[in-house]
Amino acid sequence: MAAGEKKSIDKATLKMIEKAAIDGCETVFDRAATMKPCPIGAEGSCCSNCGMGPCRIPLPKGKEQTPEEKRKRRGICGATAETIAARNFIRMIASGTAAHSDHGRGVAELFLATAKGEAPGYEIKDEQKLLQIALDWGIEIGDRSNEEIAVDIGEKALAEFGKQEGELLFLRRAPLKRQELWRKLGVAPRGVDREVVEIMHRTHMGVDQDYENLLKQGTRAALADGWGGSMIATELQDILFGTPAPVLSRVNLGVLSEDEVNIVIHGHEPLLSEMVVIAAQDPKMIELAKSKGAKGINLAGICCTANEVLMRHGVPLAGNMLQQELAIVTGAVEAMVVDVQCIMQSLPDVAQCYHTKIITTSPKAKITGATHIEFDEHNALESAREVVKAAIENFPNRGKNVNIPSEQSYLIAGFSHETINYLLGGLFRASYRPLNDNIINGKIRGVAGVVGCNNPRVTHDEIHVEMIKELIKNDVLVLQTGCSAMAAAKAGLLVPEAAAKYAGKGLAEVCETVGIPPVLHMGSCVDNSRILMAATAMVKEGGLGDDISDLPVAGAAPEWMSEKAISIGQYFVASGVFTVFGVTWPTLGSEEVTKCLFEDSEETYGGMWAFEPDPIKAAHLMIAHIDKKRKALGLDKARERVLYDMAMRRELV
Ligand code: XCC
Ligand code: SF4
Repeated sequence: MAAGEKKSIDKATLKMIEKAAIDGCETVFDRAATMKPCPIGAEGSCCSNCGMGPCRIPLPKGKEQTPEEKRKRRGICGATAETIAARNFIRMIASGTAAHSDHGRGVAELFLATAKGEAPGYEIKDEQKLLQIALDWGIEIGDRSNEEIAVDIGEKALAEFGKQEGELLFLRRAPLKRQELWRKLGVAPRGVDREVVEIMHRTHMGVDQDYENLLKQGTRAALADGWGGSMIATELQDILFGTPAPVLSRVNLGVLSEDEVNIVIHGHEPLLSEMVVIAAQDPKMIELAKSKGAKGINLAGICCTANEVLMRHGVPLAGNMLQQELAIVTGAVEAMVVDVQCIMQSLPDVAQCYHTKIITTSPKAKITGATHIEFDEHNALESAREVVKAAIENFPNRGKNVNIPSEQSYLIAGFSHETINYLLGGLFRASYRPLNDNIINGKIRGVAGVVGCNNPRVTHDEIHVEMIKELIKNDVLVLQTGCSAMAAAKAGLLVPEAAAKYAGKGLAEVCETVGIPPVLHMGSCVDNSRILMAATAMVKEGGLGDDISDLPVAGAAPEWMSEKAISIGQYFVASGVFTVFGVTWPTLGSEEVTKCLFEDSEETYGGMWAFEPDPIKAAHLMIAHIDKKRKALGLDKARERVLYDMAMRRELV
């Protein structure tokens, strides 16, 4: 973003950026203005994989490379621009897969401990899902207790990470044609950890130096994320904490309270925060808060931990990734409790300007200057109480410079794949039939997943919101996760009323009939696995082809920044989905690698990447892809009929 350009479209964010400046407190927005991205690193042309380098081989700008120049674009070890770009790209996938999957592993460990009765406070909440997974994984049900079944599931789930041979169990959930394709191409993942390790091995100096072969391993690891680590995280969390159902809540910094103890939970893993929700409702804790002069305890979330507790408990969202420091800048946060991922190291510095306590809880994620209260899953409620108590005791230290912006919006969240099923088909004949029918009759043109992060290189939230408005205006139903969902929620797109206001006629009609918003919040980033399941359900329902790549669907992460987003994008592409990213694209330093991802992928997987920073243009790339798929399915005629039905014709004259 050039200097002087708008930092955010969100008023609360702008107000707090201003307050931070007055309070003499530096934020990510200041740092982004002074730190220019390295142009060579940005295009994937810098390698630091060994001590002979780092080697920087920028793509000559504004002219064709001569064959001689091309030959000379090599690292000291001889690695070509293609090898370097592909290695960098799949190392991003390795990191993203590792992050989602280590989260999944943590859930599996807690799940097993719960099943064995070693994690007091946790229980099996969704029996139906427990039994479903037992069926999926060939685990005996008979007259065994839920706990006995859960021990088997927990052990099988944990074994998925270290499995050396065979295939990940959840791959069998994919459409048959897709599974066969993965097998044929040799990208069906074995154990999650194995695929990540193999990327690290193959990208070491002097190993795999064929960019196509490197990208193939990237795909295998990404699939191990989406259909492995992430899906395990989502499914086992649902069993432990409940499968989300529609819930009304609020979003933005205005959810912080003037006269209560504000505790902000931030990160990704809901294991501890589930208990914080319980501890914060404990009458003893509320009493303690009152004794310190507060009216009560107010819980709010940032990033995907927020999405998790929003989906299951309706805990309000304080904001998305770029608002984490700004929540502290309000001066009203007693404690920010963090677990893992997307947590800025600057938080303790920002907190120094105020009274906020930054509490780290994971042995995997400590921050210098923060207080560490380690989460003990065998004594989780005690850990949670300790955290809540630390916040309460900090309330009297609240300073004078408190200013909570008034902005907050309502939203409805909790659209798990199962909920969509129920809402559309009814409890007794839950199905995706009505969705498929409305796609076939053209009222709904297609479905788009709009997900991912914030990135201060672009105007905060703007790219998400503009893209989503354009999509729903064109009758594309939008599914969301992550920080993107919060951007749309702040803009008022996650309420049923948004259908009449922003959606095209066909989509609005369907939304009004079913009573859903035109933009559905499906959860955190590991919950992108819910979108995979929804897409698979659409295929299995029939009438829209026999693979995900036949569906009129598309995906986007218009403000991405995380390596996790690259992994997510790659598993969507390899599952057959056209996926467009904004902001920047990390392989532009190699035309061959970029072409392989943007064009050849379509041939191989039926899905491909695109890069388009302009949200309206990107939305139209998605719509064009959706229309292409409609045409291939023979549905283009149906849509024309709907566009000019009698009622509309009358309106036209
Ligand atoms: Fe992080 Fe999940 Fe990205 Fe938001 S969307 S910035 S990854 S919190 Ni996942
Ligand atoms: Fe340079 Fe090769 Fe070492 Fe990378 S691996 S830093 S390209 S010498």
